[in-house]
Amino acid sequence: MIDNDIKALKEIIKGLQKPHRFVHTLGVEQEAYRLGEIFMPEKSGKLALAGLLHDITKDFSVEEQFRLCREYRIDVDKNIAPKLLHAITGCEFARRKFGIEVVDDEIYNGIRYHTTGRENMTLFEQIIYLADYIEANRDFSDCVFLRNYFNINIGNCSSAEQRLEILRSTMVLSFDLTIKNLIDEGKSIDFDTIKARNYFLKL
Ligand code: DGI
Ligand code: FE
Ligand code: FE
Repeated sequence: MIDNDIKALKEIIKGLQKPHRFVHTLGVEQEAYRLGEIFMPEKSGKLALAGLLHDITKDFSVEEQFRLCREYRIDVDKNIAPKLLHAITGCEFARRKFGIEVVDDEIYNGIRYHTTGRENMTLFEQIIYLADYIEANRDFSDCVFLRNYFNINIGNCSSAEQRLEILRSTMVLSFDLTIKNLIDEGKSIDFDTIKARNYFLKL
């Protein structure tokens, strides 16, 4: 995408989000680019774009999210945790708004699995998921802990293999933190979240 198109896209996203969310969105754009430079530099720009799009429907009401699911003919359990809906609607909303040339399958799935993760996540999906967790504006203690864990350890790596191992252990840790919090808050854990943790444990 050319710079002017990115600028226009940013304005559209800004119009759909609350100010604090848009700040987070720009943080994920930057962090996805940074992680891209470490793991897949040929895709840094595309990762930044996926970062911009990842929470596109996050500030829509729960009613609107369910309405979009019906419009898109996506089957969702009526008891689904509301926080999971924006990943399900966001990928489809983004594709319909910007076209399949912009929101190809890689970006689509990056948005779709940015909240729960999933088994067999691609490197692209992992980067969007992690960028969302550790972007610089997040100040929740678990996010700060995970950011420091990743940044300190990645800085001590001297090979691509070591960097991938740090990414793997960071992913496990992220799911551990998320699952512990969900249990503490008495919330349900999505199967994709559990499968993702098990996948990275064994990887
Ligand atoms: O949209 P963001 O706030 O930037 O971040 P996100 O899309 O990762 O959403 C984080 C929220 O989603 C956080 O409150 C925990 C919740 N979440 C993540 N995985 C699960 C989950 N909630 C439930 N109930 N089950 C999950 O497996
Ligand atoms: Fe999100
Ligand atoms: Fe986010």
